[in-house]
This record gives sequence, structure tokens and C-alpha cells, in this order.
Amino acid sequence: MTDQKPLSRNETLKAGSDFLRGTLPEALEQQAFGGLTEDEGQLVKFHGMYVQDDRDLRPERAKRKLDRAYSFMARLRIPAGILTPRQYLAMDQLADTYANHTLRLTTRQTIQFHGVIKANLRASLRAIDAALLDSIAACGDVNRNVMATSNPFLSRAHTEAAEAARTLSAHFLPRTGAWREIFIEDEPVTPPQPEAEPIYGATYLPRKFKMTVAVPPSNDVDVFAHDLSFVAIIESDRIIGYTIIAGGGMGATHGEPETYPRVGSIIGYCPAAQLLEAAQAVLTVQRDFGDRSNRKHARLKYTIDTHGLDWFIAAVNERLQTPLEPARPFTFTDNHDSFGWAQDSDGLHHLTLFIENGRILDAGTMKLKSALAAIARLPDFIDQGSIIFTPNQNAIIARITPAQRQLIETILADHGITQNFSPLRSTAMACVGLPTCGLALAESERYLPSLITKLEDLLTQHGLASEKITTRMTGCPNGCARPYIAEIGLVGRNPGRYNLHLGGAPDGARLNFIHRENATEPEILETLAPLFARFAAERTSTESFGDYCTRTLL
Ligand code: SRM
Ligand code: SF4
Repeated sequence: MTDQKPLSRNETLKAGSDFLRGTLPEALEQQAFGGLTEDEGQLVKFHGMYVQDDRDLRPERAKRKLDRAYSFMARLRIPAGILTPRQYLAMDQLADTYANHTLRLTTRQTIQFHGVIKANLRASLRAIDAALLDSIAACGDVNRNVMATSNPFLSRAHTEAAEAARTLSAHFLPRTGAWREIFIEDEPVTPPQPEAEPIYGATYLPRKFKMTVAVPPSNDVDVFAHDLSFVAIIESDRIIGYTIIAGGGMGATHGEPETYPRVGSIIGYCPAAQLLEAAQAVLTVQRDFGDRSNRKHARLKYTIDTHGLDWFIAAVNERLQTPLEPARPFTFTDNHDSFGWAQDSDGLHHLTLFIENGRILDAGTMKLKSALAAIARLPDFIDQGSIIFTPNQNAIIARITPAQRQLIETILADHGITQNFSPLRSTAMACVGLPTCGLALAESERYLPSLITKLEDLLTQHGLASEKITTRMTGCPNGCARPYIAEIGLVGRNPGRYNLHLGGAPDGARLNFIHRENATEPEILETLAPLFARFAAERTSTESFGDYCTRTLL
């Protein structure tokens, strides 16, 4: 390590935690307090959980001098986002038995449960384990859920990309037995030998680390937003290797310019067989040189900017048997999902469903949760189908026989599920935000749908109703819905106020810029209305809104 500054508190905590155990076992026994101590809260993240409280209830509870209404968020590790229908049904059941009756699809192809009380934590984790799933490393200073371009059944290259995501996820999984010992087994599991973390060491990584695998021309995983991305280079429908992108990241803090979003840099190419070696070289350079004193400066993007890209590439190459080759070209068309029906070469059908902000629930006449469970239970589908989560918070019902296609449409219709969403709405994403996210400064998931309705009206007025304009909202600058590469990005600043960012590229390759700060809804609409009018009148024939804004406003 080159850094001489004092280590951050989390580093000491990790080092002294006995491979992520700390006092968690005792804390789970203490039911009188529904939360955890600060240190336990940091450690439980490595096991896929966060202590949260219902922020809607905070003022009233504070007035009554009551503790916060604590509960846990639990996040699964699902590389490439693929579940069997039986696994999906087990998770659907978990949501009802132990959580808040919803499943929340995330921007990293997995599921979160909200509202799990401490007394139900172990039972929830056991239900996850019984479904042959886990939540290991879904959060914490480790390699997080690995994404891959959705739907492995669309081509052989897609299958290989999903395999690559699984391989990466398994290779970089922490080796500690703490998760199983604390949450699953009744008895402590005595490891056969002293535990070790051969890749991470006892202090794991300086900060979270995120990987993706993309199959062009789709950039649904948003390769430029993550620490490390592999873009498949394909010949005859096989992945022969990957162009590697490193140092992307979205997180920032308002008013702290030394924190910033960054799009990843292309660092070279490796043959397919070198995938793990290349990933390990990048991850261990970050392990050894990342900032362990300031967590706001600890992601790989800052390591690269501190030492320089040439230094970084040389440091990666030093750890490889054969250095990276020059990057090979690739082209992305967009970073959206393709909705509706598709068919694979085996004649099986696949339905990509839009799920607004990833929230699967039964609400009024729209019973999405019940509909998906009914589909998952269908004979044949339950044995040979798949349910796949996309990086855009949507779901694919995959491997449907021709005979069942009509049946599935009927189930959806009977549950009030229509798919007539505007292009604007179906490509929009909001992070969770209030009431569960402890960092939210403004509404996000609960607010974006109504703002989209107003933006739809504006677009219709200007003859732009069929325009796909990537719109993403977050309740704070951490960037969980990747807003800084959207064509319209709205980043929460204060209650009811957002920074309006414009100018992302439709393929997600470019950062947008702040156009208006701290804007209220009327201010957002009054800013966008004339811009939409000018875009409709002045755009070149195929110009996207993001490209237009970059051309005319910068
Ligand atoms: Fe995130 C923290 C939700 C994807 C950047 N994120 C959080 C926490 C855990 C809040 C906290 O630390 O207390 C949020 C929990 C909210 C809740 O109530 O559930 C949260 N992040 C989410 C999810 C659920 C948003 C969503 O609506 O889908 C996504 C879960 C992904 C997953 O399955 O693993 C989610 N978060 C992202 C992404 C996008 C991505 O990974 O593709 C980013 C930007 C990419 C990046 O990492 O740079 C992202 N989340 C952050 C950050 C800023 C990190 C940084 O480098 O500064 C934080 C805050 C932190 O880590 O200190 C954060
Ligand atoms: Fe919470 Fe901010 Fe992430 Fe939204 S962007 S989920 S408000 S941390």
C-alpha cells in the first residue's frame, strides 16, 4: 500500500472482525433492539443486508420518543439475474412471509427485500439458502453481483456471457464461512483449517467493486458505469475475447468536487481464456493501491485518476502472464431493454416485461406479483422456464413453449397487467429512495411515475411521443440508477428538488452535464418544455435528445 494516511475506521473493523463475524451472532439474539450497532451494521452489509428504518415514520416516532422503526433490507446475489421458476416462487413466498409483500428488482439484476424485521432475518436467509440462493457479497467491500447482458438463451454468445458472469461471481466470492455460520446453521461451523481469504485478505477491498459482461450491440449493463466491464468480442456466435473497460463509477457527494461520476476507460483486450486472470489483476491492483483512508475516495476510478491510466495499465500487465492486447472495437446501439416477445433458435419464446422501477407488487387492479407467481407455477414452465432480471429493473419470462404463449398473455390480462407504456416510461429508472434508503435527500421511486406522466404530455405536445429518451432519477447523488449517463438525469438535492442533468448518450457512453441545479417540478417542466420544442424543430434526422443537448447547450 502506498498510502501513509491513517486507515479508515472500516479497515480496522474488517481486520478485527474474524472474517466478517464481529459481534453479529450475539447481536441477532438481542431482539429488544430492532437494529444493530454502527459496526455491526457495516459488517452485515458483506452478508447482503442493510439496517434501515421507515423514514416516513421518523418524525412521529421521534415525537413519541420511540426508537426508529428498524428493519432490514436483504439483497440476493444472482449473477446474470437468472432464476428458475421454483426459485422465483420461493422468493415470492419470502416477500409475503417475512418482508413487505414486494420484491424489488435492482439496477444490478437482482432482488431486494425490504421490511424484514430482525426476528425474521435468519428465517429469511434460510428460505434463501433452501432455494439454493444466497446474499453473500451482495453489499460490502467486495465484488458485488456480476451482471451480464440479459437473456442467455438468445444466442450462444449470450449463454457464454452469463457463464462468464457466474464464473467471475464464484471466483471472487469471499471464502469466509461467516454467512452460513451466522445466518443458516444452528451450531457454529468450525472451519477445517484456519480461515483465509486468498484473494481479498483479511481487510477485503478498500470499497465496493462492480463487474459486468456485455454482448454488443446491447449495452443494457451500462459497461461504462462500473469498476470493471468485459465487452464480448464475438466470432461465429462464440465469445473469443473481451475488450476491457475499467474505472467507471457513478457515486458523488453534493458540494464535494473531489468526488465525481466517471465513465470507464478502455484498457485493452484479453482472450476469453484470460478472463479470470485479467479480472483478478485489475481487482488486486485496486486491493493494493486503492485509498484505504478516505472511503469517499476509495473506488477504482479514483485509484486510476490518482496514479494515471498508463500507470494503471502497466500495473495490471505486471500481474498477467501475457500483457493485455490492444482493445478491439465494438459498437453499442442502446442501453435499454427490448420489450415484448422474442423467439430463440429452439423455437422457445421469451417475454420481456416492463416493471415500473422494478417493484413487483399487487396494487389495486394491477396484480403483477400474483401474475408472475401464476406464470412461474405453470406446468412445464416451472421445470424448464427461467425468470431473468435485467439491469434496467425489468423481468424476462424466458423459455416459454409456443403452446403457453397465449396462456401467459391471458394470465397477464386477467391480473390487469398491460404493457402499453410510452417509450419514455419504459426506459426510465428510479432508485429506491424514500422511505427505506437512509441516504435519500428526495423522493425517487415513489415520485418518478407521476413526473413521467407530465413529461409524456410535454413530449406529445411536440410530436415526440414515440421518442426514447433515457430518463433516470435518484434521491441523492450516489447514482444508484446510473443517472449521470442518462439523457435526462434527475439527482435529488433536497425534498422536492433535483439537479437536472442533460446530454447523456443513447448508448450510455458519455457523462451528462448539470443544466439546472436544485430545481422544483415546475422548474424542471418549464426548463424541458422549450427544449423539447427546439429539439423537435432543430434536430438532425436521427439525432437523439442527449446528442442534441450536448450539441446545442454545451
Ligand atoms: Fe446503490 C448505497 C440501492 C445500485 C451507488 N444503494 C445504496 C444503499 C444501500 C443506501 C445505503 O448505503 O444506505 C441503497 C439502498 C436503498 C434501499 O432502500 O433499498 C442503494 N443501489 C441501490 C439499488 C437497490 C437501486 C435500485 O433502485 O435498483 C441498486 C442495487 C444494486 C444491486 O443489486 O447490487 C443500487 N448503487 C447502485 C449503482 C448502479 C450499479 O451498480 O449499476 C450505483 C452506481 C454505480 C457505482 O457503484 O458507482 C450505486 N449505492 C451507490 C453508492 C455510491 C458509491 C460510491 O462510489 O460513492 C452508495 C453509497 C455508498 O456506497 O456509500 C449506494
Ligand atoms: Fe438511496 Fe441515493 Fe441510492 Fe437512491 S441513489 S437508493 S437515494 S443511496
